[in-house]
Order: sequence, then structure tokens, then C-alpha cells
Amino acid sequence: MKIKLIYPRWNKLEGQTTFNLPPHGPAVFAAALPDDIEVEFIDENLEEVNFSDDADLIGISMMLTTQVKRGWEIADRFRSMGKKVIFGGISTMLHAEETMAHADSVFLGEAEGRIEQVLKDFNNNELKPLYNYMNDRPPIEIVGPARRSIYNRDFYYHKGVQMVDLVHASRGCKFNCYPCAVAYLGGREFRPRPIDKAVEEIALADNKRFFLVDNSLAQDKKWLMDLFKELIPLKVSWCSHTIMDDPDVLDLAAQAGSWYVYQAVFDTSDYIKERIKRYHDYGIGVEGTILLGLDDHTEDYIKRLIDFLLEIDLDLAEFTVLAPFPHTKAWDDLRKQKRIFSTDWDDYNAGKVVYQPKHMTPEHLQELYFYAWDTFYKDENQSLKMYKLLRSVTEREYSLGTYRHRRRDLVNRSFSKKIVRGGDTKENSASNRV
Ligand code: B12
Ligand code: SF4
Repeated sequence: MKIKLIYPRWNKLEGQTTFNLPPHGPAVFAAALPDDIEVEFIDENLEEVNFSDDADLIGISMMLTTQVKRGWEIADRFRSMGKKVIFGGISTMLHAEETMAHADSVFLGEAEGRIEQVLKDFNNNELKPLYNYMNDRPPIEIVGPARRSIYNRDFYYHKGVQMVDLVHASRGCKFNCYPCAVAYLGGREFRPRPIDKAVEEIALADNKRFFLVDNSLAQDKKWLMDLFKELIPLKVSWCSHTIMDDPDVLDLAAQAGSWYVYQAVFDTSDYIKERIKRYHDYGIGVEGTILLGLDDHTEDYIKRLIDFLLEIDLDLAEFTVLAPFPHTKAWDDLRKQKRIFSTDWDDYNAGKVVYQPKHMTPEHLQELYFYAWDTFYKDENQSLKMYKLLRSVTEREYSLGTYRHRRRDLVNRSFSKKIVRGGDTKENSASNRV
């Protein structure tokens, strides 16, 4: 049986240098499938969807709200040709009802240990319109290594430099921040994978650079310290979300290869200034993530915040505007207050204003969003800042003896698609060596 698994394209953030990372959800989903299922993976951000072919089942994996309309469009076209389409992934969970109108089947929740029944139903021509496992999560121990062999590795380079591979060592998040859907998606329970399994996955992957996509590395000190100790001998480098603000943890994280973190900068306090400095003291870079348009944000406040960012020596900054994604507190509040004026999901890429801000017009907030990008990168542009961050990792790799020359001429190349079987093993991940 062959599944064509599609990751629909979306509009990247205007202002940010465009980059593409190997999509994690589809590769983890593919790993949950039985080994004899062929998977052809299409990352539509990088290649066209071929609508005329021989797949038995079409799977659509949607991570972001801004992907859903395109996902539905693709499904409608396949279904009009008589193909069966099943949806899964984060934004399928956030847009379940609407998605059902475009699907033969909608899968909600985590696929491990659950997808076998779905395939059985499909093969018996009894596919159900809805499989809801949102409140019935599989044991975390059965999460296996992502099936990275589904990727066309040639795609995931930026200016000839190999991008990071994504991996997660835990699921869930015990926090519940205002603009975030994770509490709804993964529950409030922190669910760490057994450390040996996560570490083995990292050791097997054919890349020494990772993005640990765990929601937050600030949830359990002991687990973090144990994980970092095990990572040290692997000599890998990784970026991640926030790391616990604790000297022992930061020290071990740095030894384990922490290269830079995405750290929310939400005010101009000394605490934030010191927090950034503490990362830098351990040699960990910081990409600030800055959300604009909260209810206490005036024009004056936003401009002061940007001046502050320039003072605190951030390595990079990513600006977004508040987007009230479904199943967040922001959505509930702004809906109640009738302040959301667009539910065109294409606009929900966190770079467009879709609601009435409290202290200014939507147009003004939109201008301030561009002002933020332009001002932050005025004296040193994004490419140069990105280059510096990249240089720091190559220097580390040189010193550890793990650097491999990876430049390739990707211009005007055409890529052949691959169909692969089975999960990632040492053998087949090696066959994808670049
Ligand atoms: C990694 C990540 C990213 C990476 C993605 C890289 C990549 N190529 O994969 C990057 C950094 C690019 C990213 C960017 C953004 N992200 Co993000 N990101 C995440 C994060 C932390 C993890 C996603 C993940 O990989 N999960 C692990 C995988 C294994 O889980 P999964 O996809 O659910 O897959 C499982 C199942 O769903 C199922 N499944 C998956 N696919 C399929 C398909 C089928 C057919 C089936 C049956 C099942 C199935 O099987 C899998 C195994 O069980 C999530 C938070 C979270 N915890 O989910 C936010 C999240 C998805 N991001 C979010 C946001 C807001 C953004 C940004 C818009 C803004 C920002 N700064 O965060 C930007 C995008 C900007 C832009 N316009 O370009 C929001 C989504 C909001 C929304 N509704 O759109 C989330 C939910 C976090 C939050 N704050 O609420 N992100
Ligand atoms: S923003 Fe990060 S820390 Fe806060 S709830 Fe979401 S995943 Fe957890």
C-alpha cells in the first residue's frame, strides 16, 4: 500500500529571510506507520503536488492554521478524482470541524499505536469520518525515531549550508501561555520520552545539527540534566525553545551542544536583560521572539521595546503580531469582545493583523510590525546576523572534529522524488548521506 503524504505550502513571515526546515510532524507520523507502507512525501513549500498518480491513500499533514485552506483545496481536488483523503497534524486538530467537510477521514491526536486500526478500516472500505484520540494519548515510550528517509534531503539547505534536523525528546507543556494552543493540543502534562530513546534517535540521524522542538526545556530540572549529560558524548549542536534559567542546567546545556535558543522577549525589564546575558555567558546565542499587539502595547511601548532589543545584544529577532489562533485564550477573549475581523485562515501566519488592537488601528500595528523588522536589522542585516550564528556552530564543529564540508550548488537543480519504505535505521539513513 502506498500513501502520498502532503505538507501544504504557506505564506512565510514577511520581513523574515525565508528558510525551510524538514517538516517534523509528517516524519514522526510516517514512523508510526507499519514498515511495509510506502510513503511518498511532498513538502509543497519546495515542490509541486503531482495530482495524477497511483497512491492508494492521500494523507495531508497540517501544522499551521495558515496551511489549512491550501490543505482543503488539495483534498478537494484529489477527492474529485475518486481518491480517499485523510487529514492529521496540529492544525487538523485546531480546525477539525471545518476540515471534515473536505475529508474522507479526520484523525485527531497522536498517531503512534492508533494508526493501524485506521489502515485496517481503510483496507476493509470502512474508513470512519472521524478518529478522535485527543484524550487518549499513546504511552510516550512507544514514540520511535522519525522516519527521516521520507525527505528529499537536497531541499533542506540554506545558501548551500545544511539546515538542522528536527527531533523531540518530550511532548506536552505544563504552562498555558496566552497566545498558545499547546495546552489544548498536547494537554498540560509534561511527557518526557525515555532519555535513551531520544538520545539514540539523535545519535542515528545523519546530521550533527538539530532543533529540539520540545515546547519548553524549562519543565523538569532532573530530566533536563540527565538528557544533557547523555548528549555531551554525541558532539551535536542544537537550537531549542527556552531553557530553564538555572546555572547548572545552562552549563550542562552548553556542554551538550546548545547553540542558540528562541527566547520570548516580552518586556524591557532587567530580568530579560540578565536572562539574555546569562545565555551569552554560557556561549549560547539568543534569537528573541517578539510578539507585537498585546493589549498593553502602545506605539510608544513597541518603539521602546525595539530600542531595548538593540541594547541587549540579541543575535537574531523574529517579530510576529498576535494571531488569535483557535483554541487559545487569545481567541476566546478577542472573539468575546468582537475584535476579530478576519477568519480568512490564509491571513493567520502571525505576520498579518486580523483583529482590532486596543491602542491603535490594525493598519498602524501592521506598520509597526514592518518598522520592527526594518529597525532591528538596519545596521546589520539579517543575512549577516544569520551568518554569524552559523559561524559559531561551524567553529564548534571544527573544534570537536565533527565539521563536514557540505556546500552544494543547488541552483537550477531538478530533484527526483523518492519513495521509501521502513523506519530510519543506521543503514537507510546512511543511504541519504549528503
Ligand atoms: C516545530 C514547530 C515549528 C517549526 C516547524 C518546523 C518544521 N518544519 O516542522 C517552525 C520554527 C518553522 C515553526 C514556525 C512557526 N510556528 Co510553530 N511550532 C512548532 C512546534 C513547537 C512543534 C511542532 C511539532 O513538530 N510537533 C511534534 C510532531 C511530532 O507532532 P504533530 O505534528 O502533531 O504530529 C503527530 C500527529 O499530529 C500525527 N500526524 C501528523 N501529521 C499527520 C498526518 C496524517 C494524515 C495523520 C493521520 C496524522 C498525522 O502524527 C504525529 C505523531 O503522533 C509546535 C508546538 C507543538 N507542540 O505542537 C508549534 C506550533 C505549531 N507553531 C505555531 C506557530 C504560531 C508558529 C509561527 C506562526 C509563529 C512562531 N513564531 O511560533 C511560525 C510560522 C511562521 C511563518 N508564518 O512562517 C503554533 C500553531 C498556531 C497555528 N494554529 O497556526 C504552534 C501550535 C505553537 C503555539 N504557539 O501554539 N514552528
Ligand atoms: S508558549 Fe511555550 S511555554 Fe507557553 S504554553 Fe506554549 S509551549 Fe508552553
